[in-house]
Amino acid sequence: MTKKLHILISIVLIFHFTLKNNSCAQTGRPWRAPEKVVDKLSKSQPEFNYYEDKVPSYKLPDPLVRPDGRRIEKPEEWYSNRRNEILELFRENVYGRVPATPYEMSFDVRRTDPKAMEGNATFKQVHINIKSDNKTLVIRLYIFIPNKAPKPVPLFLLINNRDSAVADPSRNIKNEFWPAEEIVARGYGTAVFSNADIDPDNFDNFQNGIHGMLDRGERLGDSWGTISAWAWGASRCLDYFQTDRDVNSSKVAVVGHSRGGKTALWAGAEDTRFAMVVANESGCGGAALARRRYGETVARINSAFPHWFCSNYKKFANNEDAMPVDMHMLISLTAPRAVYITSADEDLWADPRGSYLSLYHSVPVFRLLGVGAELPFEMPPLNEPVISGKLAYHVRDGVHNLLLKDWNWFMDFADQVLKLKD
Ligand code: GTR
Repeated sequence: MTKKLHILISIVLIFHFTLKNNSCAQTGRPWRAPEKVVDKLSKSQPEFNYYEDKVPSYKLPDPLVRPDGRRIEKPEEWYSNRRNEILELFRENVYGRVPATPYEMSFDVRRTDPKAMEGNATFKQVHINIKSDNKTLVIRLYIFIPNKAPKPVPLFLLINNRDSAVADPSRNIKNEFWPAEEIVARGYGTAVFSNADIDPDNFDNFQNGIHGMLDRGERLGDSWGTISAWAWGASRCLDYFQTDRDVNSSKVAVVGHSRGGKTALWAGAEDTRFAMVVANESGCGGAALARRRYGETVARINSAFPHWFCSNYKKFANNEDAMPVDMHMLISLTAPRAVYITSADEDLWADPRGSYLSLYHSVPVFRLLGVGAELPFEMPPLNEPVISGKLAYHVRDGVHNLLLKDWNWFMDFADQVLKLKD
């Protein structure tokens, strides 16, 4: 009798622990900043905050409340008023306004190779020529179209803010930053351009690049900065895709890492033709909530990179609560299209928690516009993407970078949101 009871108790216990362990393995714990990294960064950069409990309390502006206090209740009100109001606030206070200077644009398909990537892809090299006032600027666009996939294909457009070799169109040098072979193997087209073709990434008082061509007269507080110029360049690539029969221009995802991630968000806000925005570790001036003042701050980004934003943005250095927007409102400008925000475990400079919260606080706008999305307040565990409706987020292990692991998750998400039938 006692022996039988023992056996029974053992079976119950084994069953109980197996279940418990399984459930732990499946759900994991919500991500938290690794203590070791927090301590290390706090020591090496004591002027920046990396402690969650030292984040100041703040109140976010509500994307669904108009300046007169009225609440937006219907999608039509968002589309006819509120969206534009928020877009204007970002133009005025953060990224600046694209000048109205006229220009001419032409596309020159310089080279086509139908047997690229060992016959798996067709390669195209396109020059986008922008002309104004006897000056010409060339955006070099490199495209791979999967040969086996049905045309037109959905496509990932990468804003390349790294050394041009990482996006080597000859594919002699391969880099996870742009894993073109892997993207093609999954049935997507992919294209890349260098942000420097549009505007070199250095402060020269806006003399070079597209600024040197289109800017007229004195610079104003809301004159466009370099991020706005790069985002404008991404839209010119989309103009080209609209002429290319191999590309489904209504299914283009714009992807950027870090400063490129900030650019991707702004490109998606300014240009609703982008079907999906991927902002990888975009941080301050990208997805991260400015009011949290965690890691990089508005003061620091403006002093280190005075050319990225419009000069009005400088008013919010150490004065974040005065901003009429915060970055959840930038993400809400993507709605009801798809958006993927990411962070990396050791990249606390870009504030993973603040980036996730930004996405979280944009959810009411997506829901108003009919996107069934729900995100938990707690973050997903490390290396476990959370996808809800048209929203996705992950924290990858490791440092600040764009890797194949990130891309694979972007493509899993795109399989759900871009590969749907028109
Ligand atoms: C850093 C900058 C970040 C981020 C990064 C990058 O130095 O502080 O905002 O943009 O550069 O682009 O890699």
